[in-house]
Amino acid sequence: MKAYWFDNLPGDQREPHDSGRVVSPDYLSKLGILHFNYSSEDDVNALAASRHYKNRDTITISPTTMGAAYEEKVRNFFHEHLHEDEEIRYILDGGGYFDVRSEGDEWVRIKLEKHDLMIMPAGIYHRFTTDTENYTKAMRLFKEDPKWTPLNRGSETEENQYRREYLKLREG
Ligand code: KMT
Ligand code: NI
Repeated sequence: MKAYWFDNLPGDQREPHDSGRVVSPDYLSKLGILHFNYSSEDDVNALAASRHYKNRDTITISPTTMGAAYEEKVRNFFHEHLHEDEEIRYILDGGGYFDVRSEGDEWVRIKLEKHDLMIMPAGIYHRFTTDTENYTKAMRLFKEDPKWTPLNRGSETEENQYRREYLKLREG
């Protein structure tokens, strides 16, 4: 895992876009993001159980598994959105980037590699992209079933209850 400020320069979203300015784990935890590196799935299972996760799936994002739908999938994951529950992402193979919004609404880019695990709080705005290897195999873990849908950022998400609660937590 490596976190840095996104450079906001034009170009393929899958390029690193590294401004050279590092973001500390302390700042990530201020945003409500936690990170672990687990080489054993037993550790993932223990963490999930301790936080009362009930659901999970495994997704392989690559042209090999998705064929012609790949490029569109990659574009869709990169639309800024939030989820109404806390969610875990665990990288089983390959890698990718999660961009999360900072307090000043800037993008922080989080580079995840094999065995990186990230906990994202409910209500945080984020987006995802594969990197130039075009291969991410990830486990997605959910606390509940009904809230998996990404909610794209807009006037409605600004009023969303989980968004408001997230902002309160981040300020407090
Ligand atoms: C998300 O929440 O944006 C995703 O799950 C992206 C795909 S998982 C690597
Ligand atoms: Ni998401």
